[in-house]
Amino acid sequence: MFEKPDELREIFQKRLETIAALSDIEELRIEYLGKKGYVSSLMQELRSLSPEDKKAAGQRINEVKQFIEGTIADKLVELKAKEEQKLIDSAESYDESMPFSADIGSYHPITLVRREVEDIFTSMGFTVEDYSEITDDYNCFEALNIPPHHPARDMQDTYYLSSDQLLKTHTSAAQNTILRKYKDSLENGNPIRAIFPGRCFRNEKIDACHENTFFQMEGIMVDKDISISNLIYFMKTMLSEVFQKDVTVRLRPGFFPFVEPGFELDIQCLICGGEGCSSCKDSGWLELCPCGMIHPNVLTAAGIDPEKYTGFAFGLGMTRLAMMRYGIKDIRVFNSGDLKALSQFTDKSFVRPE
Ligand code: FA5
Repeated sequence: MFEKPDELREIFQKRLETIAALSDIEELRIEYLGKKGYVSSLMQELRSLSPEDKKAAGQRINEVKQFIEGTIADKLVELKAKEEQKLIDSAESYDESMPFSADIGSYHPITLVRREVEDIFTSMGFTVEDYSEITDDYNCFEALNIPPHHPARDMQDTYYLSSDQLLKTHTSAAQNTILRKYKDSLENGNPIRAIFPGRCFRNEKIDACHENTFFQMEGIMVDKDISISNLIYFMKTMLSEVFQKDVTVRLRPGFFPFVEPGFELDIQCLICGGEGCSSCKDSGWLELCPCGMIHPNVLTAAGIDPEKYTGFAFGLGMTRLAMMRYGIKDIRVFNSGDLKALSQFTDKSFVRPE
């Protein structure tokens, strides 16, 4: 009798006991259910069995597979609930007797657009990653092929802390960490597909389309044979889903030391329809999403072999996307705390500008 499915079930149950955080679940799923996971290697062993044993063994492997899938789904729900409870417990106490009104409060437009973009990318198999606002020179610049004294640093002056740390100037600062997180899983045949939204800080001259504190969303995909066509496909899908209509975009060469080749993806200004206005600095176009093929040095810095793998990266300007999505003419509205301006986007009577 082929005992291995039962053994796998036992090993899995023991391994499950070591899972304490939501962030460990994906690793567990890949380990057991991924292309090169335990379940698929058991399936391969079926080949060596006699035709009579094969059927029964195959059935038992499927049962174990279903058991693992179900258990992982349950664990996900359990850990989500635990983490939510932890958040509630750590929150300041509040007055439970306070009258509740559904009219009080609304989501910030950045939150709304972030959730929309996250939904689009998760439906295409991307994970959503978290990364801190404080980082260091290595992650923000050096790991991205921007050595000290490189002129590209002049564009991204930021706020430095006395601890030799700094406030991140772009979400690309998380690339090295995320690539390292998934590099072993990549070797096991699972492409890296991740987005990481975050707040960025720059010493910036503020105007209608520049803030010193703004949001970006980084995206990366790494696998064998990833090309610019994959990049263009994902960009087009994201924009058509967000705007639910055709928007005019243009792709032009752009220089970023961490991609080669690099592009600037601009969107035709939806405030003026391309005529030119203060929101687009009278150009009719808004720089929205620089992107490109990840530079081999960046892959190497994360321990990934650039001869074997290629990938794309993009850095979506989420605050600007929200401007276009909701027809907000001036970027300063987002950080203004002006409830009259900010609360209208969850108002049911709000109509998206044509
Ligand atoms: C970057 O930050 C690169 N890290 C993007 C990138 C990622 C390139 C991956 C290639 C591959 P840039 O400085 O152009 O590039 O900023 C990206 C986007 O963020 C801009 O197109 C814009 O939409 C937004 N952005 C940049 N600076 C500001 C600002 N001061 N205020 C508001 N939005 C900004």
